[in-house]
Amino acid sequence: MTSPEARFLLFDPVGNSWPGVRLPQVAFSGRSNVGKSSLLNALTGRARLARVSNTPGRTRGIALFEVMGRFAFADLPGYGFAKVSRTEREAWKTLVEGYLSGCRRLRRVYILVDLRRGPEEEERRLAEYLSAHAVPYRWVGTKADKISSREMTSALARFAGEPWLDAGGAVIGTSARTKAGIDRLRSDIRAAFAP
Ligand SMILES: Nc1nc2c(ncn2[C@@H]2O[C@H](COP(=O)(O)OP(=O)(O)OP(=O)(O)O)[C@@H](O)[C@H]2O)c(=O)[nH]1
Ligand SMILES: [Mg+2]
Repeated sequence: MTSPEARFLLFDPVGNSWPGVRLPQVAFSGRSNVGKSSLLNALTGRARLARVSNTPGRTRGIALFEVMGRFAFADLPGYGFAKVSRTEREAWKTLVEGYLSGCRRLRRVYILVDLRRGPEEEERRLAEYLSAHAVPYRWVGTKADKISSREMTSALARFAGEPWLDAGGAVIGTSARTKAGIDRLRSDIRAAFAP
């Protein structure tokens, strides 16, 4: 897939408009600031498609983008931001779980993990939640440009023993900055939409 044609569809802060989208979808989830929006921009080759923030915890709703007129990408709101109230956390949970468990057109979820951090409790919980709801998922490492190739080996090793759904799956290391791994991720996404 070369840079696919993409356009903004909708931003849904409460969970009442995503059900109207009839396209098959893949979603991008991960802690706040992990690089979800940047990755979407890199995948679509459009620098300002999804909003990239310098303030963690800014994206408060589900953003949907139409790709090649046939699919949709969902930019899910980030988690793990310390300074949110309990009410906000509950709202996040209701919105995200409603989408993950309720979207019949969702083909796969990419769990984004900063390669410098590796998967933590929240990521494991998300993987378990997806398994329980029979939603396929894959791990994607972000910000590969921030680490050396030697550090990359140990970063990838941190995923060993994490739960997998797809046999033969592997962490896809990416960088929105250098575009490393972007083509590989595109192929993986294309496979998710294969009939
Ligand atoms: N060096 C480097 N920085 C990146 C990369 N991807 C994202 N960033 C930076 O990380 C910060 C957060 O990126 P976003 O794409 O907004 O992250 P997000 O996961 O969408 O964040 P929220 O929407 O707040 O949950 C920004 O300052 C980006 O420029 C990358 O591959 N390399
Ligand atoms: Mg974002």
